[in-house]
Amino acid sequence: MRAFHQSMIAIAAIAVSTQASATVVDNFNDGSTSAWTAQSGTITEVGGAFSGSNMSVATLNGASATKIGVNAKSSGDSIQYVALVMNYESLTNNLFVKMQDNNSNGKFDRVFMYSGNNYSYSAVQGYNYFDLSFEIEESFFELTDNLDGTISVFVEETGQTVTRSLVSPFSGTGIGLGFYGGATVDNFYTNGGLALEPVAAVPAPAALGLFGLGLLGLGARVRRRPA
Ligand SMILES: [Ca+2]
Ligand SMILES: [Ca+2]
Repeated sequence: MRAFHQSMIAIAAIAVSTQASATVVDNFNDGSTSAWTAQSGTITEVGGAFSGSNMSVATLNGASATKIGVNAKSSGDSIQYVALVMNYESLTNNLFVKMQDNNSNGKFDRVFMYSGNNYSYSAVQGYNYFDLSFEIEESFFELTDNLDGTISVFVEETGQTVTRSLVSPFSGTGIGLGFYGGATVDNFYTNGGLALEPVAAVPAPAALGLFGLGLLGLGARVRRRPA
């Protein structure tokens, strides 16, 4: 019985460490952009969402992470994108992955993997873009640095996960967002655990709390759960 208990604890610990990999750190609901720094262009927080002027880039003050994501939404039918910015050192030195409405019909259709501020095409080996399997007006959009020389992009609405190798590693650690056109984002997620404007009910922090309080309690909790 003791051995069984110990094995359940180990399984529970693994499950928590993967499930709690991303939490909302900014829901853009307080009308202020003070947690962010506009590195290029201007940024706005309106109606509970975040956006910026064309070619704008904003970084989250004092934050770093190896996984970031947002709920990205298109608006209007001119060319537009939302970019996830990671390993930010400067406007010319960062990983810049954008989901774009490339044919100006009001729906995202392609993801590009660049560096800089929508600048260099040579951040990843081989193709620097992939087409979405179908066009979408909005989706959770996520970028992960796998810390092995590869990055992964996840688009929830189309169910696509694409992994590519970086040409060279980036030196910076900053994280941020980029904008063009009318696209907006909401609920910025990271695995960095820095909560600025947390939403009321997010399951991941509770799981993290249990993890921190002790694995014995967690193991017991898992075992009592009905099948
Ligand atoms: Ca919001
Ligand atoms: Ca489109």
